[in-house]
Amino acid sequence: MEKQRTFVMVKPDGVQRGLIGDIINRFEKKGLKIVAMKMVSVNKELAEKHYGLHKGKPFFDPTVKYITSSPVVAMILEGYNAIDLVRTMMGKTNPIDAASGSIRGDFGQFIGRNIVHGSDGTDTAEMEINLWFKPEEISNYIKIDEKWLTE
Ligand code: IDP
Ligand code: MG
Repeated sequence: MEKQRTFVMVKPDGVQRGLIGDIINRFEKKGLKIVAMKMVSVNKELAEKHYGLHKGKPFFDPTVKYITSSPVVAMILEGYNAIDLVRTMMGKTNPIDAASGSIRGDFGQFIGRNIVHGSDGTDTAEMEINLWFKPEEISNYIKIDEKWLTE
């Protein structure tokens, strides 16, 4: 398996509830490398592009409103199977179904306030990384633990 990059965001409820550090800490401990990170006050245009695949669904407008209601922390994480690793660490979309030990399972109560976002596949990861970050905002560097994370 090649290394992957995935787009991850601490949503407004995660920021407001003081969970930025806890969430980033989990990803760091997992061995995922942070290659880009910034706080963003999301405008409607960016929100609608980000959730474009959900346009027409009943939760589209409320989700755009949610994500633009307060700043988010956006990041790109890198690692082996990073996309699926992050999805597993986040837990199912609805915190009711999210396993205990996952971010949504441990910190969330309600599907419309589910704390984190992570890309769900290679195509969406590429789209979201390009949507949220300019190439010069991404740091390509070697981290000292990398050789200990793989055979
Ligand atoms: P995901 O974030 O786990 O990939 P998606 O199905 O892609 O889940 O939905 C995107 C986001 O839209 C969810 O994380 C959540 O914030 C919101 N959302 C999805 N379904 C519902 C719903 O039924 N009610 C309210 N919000 C929803
Ligand atoms: Mg999704």
